[in-house]
Amino acid sequence: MAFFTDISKIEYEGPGSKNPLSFKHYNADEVVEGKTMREHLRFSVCYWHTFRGTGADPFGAGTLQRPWDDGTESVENAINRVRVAFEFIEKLGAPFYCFHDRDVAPEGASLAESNKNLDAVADVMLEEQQRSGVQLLWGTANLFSHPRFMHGAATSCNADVFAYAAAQVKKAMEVTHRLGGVNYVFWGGREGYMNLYNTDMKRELDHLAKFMHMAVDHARVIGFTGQFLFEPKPKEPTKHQYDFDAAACLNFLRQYDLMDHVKLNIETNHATLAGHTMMHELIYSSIQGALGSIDANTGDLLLGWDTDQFPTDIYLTAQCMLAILGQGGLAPGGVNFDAKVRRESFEPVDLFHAHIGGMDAFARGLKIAAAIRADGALAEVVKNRYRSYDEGIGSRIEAGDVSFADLEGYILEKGEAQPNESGRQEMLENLINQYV
Ligand code: XLS
Ligand code: NI
Ligand code: NI
Repeated sequence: MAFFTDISKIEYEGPGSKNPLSFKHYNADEVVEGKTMREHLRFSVCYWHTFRGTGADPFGAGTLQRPWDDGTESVENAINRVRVAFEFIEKLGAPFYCFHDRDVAPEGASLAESNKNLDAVADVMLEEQQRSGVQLLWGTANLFSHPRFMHGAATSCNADVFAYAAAQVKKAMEVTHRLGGVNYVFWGGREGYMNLYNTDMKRELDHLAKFMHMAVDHARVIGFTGQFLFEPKPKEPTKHQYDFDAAACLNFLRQYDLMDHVKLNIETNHATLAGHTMMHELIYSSIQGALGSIDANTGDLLLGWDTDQFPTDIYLTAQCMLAILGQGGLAPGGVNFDAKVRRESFEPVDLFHAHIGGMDAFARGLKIAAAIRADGALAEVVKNRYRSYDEGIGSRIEAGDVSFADLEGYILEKGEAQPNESGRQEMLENLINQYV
């Protein structure tokens, strides 16, 4: 049975189209820098916001109309929702989706019952994947909604909660593996603290590392070869999340010898909450070989929380794609819309508008970034800016064959270090505007 009967498959109609239910820029088969847009962008629909979001906020109840949902926490309702979700993803033409265990199937009265519910729903997810060709980008476990996780999961002060979380992740990994998932994500949930007076930070971080090593070990046991991803977020729900930003995550992964197993899933709104731009977080991870995937959304800079809006800003998407093309792509990662429609956008069709806008914004970003790269002027300025390291004293510094004493001698003889290059910021901003 179809639910979106009045909406047909979303097609590329080009920039001139006036049809809001069409792509103006995302043309899946169009080749850019030697790959199709589908291959570059690897779009993914997220199950939690798009199929479990209600529009509730701290001041009011849900507003979103989801006529297919009977409002119960039954397995039957969950299965029905899977059918609707796949119809949506297929009509949209997104190649991937991702989920948390508790988004797709109801939590039972015991772990055994929760696992049974998840298996029953996963059977239908697999069937729908095979029918539609939609694939799983990543799975993850919800280790933050249930009251047992009030102090966190792997960083809880309660060892039984650690054990519960481990059991839950074990199952979520197995289901992800069964569904052919190509990544598995850890987002800290409540892995952080509200107050340092009651917190043993060293012990909590040690426990989180133990937890992630156990996940790596379990992947080996079950033959899961997908990429593990750690998702930075500075705050919310805790005052301070341990996965604060890319730098904190990478320091943690290095300290605990996890760099070979885990990359980062960078989310725009989390970057800005941490006081960074998305481009900063992407480049910072990328230069360390750790940029694995992105949660594509945007925040509202006038609001200080994670508003998870759909991305429509072309500068933002062009910057993302400059960083992504710069490292030769994201695969096996992708561009996951960890984003939700506003509670005022309460009709089902708004889900289409939101995703179409995000996909078109990224397609434009891709084309703009590719044009900037083809032009070469930006790269040339950067290369030229550092040319003093390409020869003479600079190349000796980079090669590591001079000491402080050598450099002192060099400058005593030379006299002054003259500025060699204008930053050209305004010229470069103008250059980017030529392509946007
Ligand atoms: C929440 C996170 C979450 C992760 C998956 O802020 O973005 O949605 O992506 O657990
Ligand atoms: Ni996210
Ligand atoms: Ni977010």
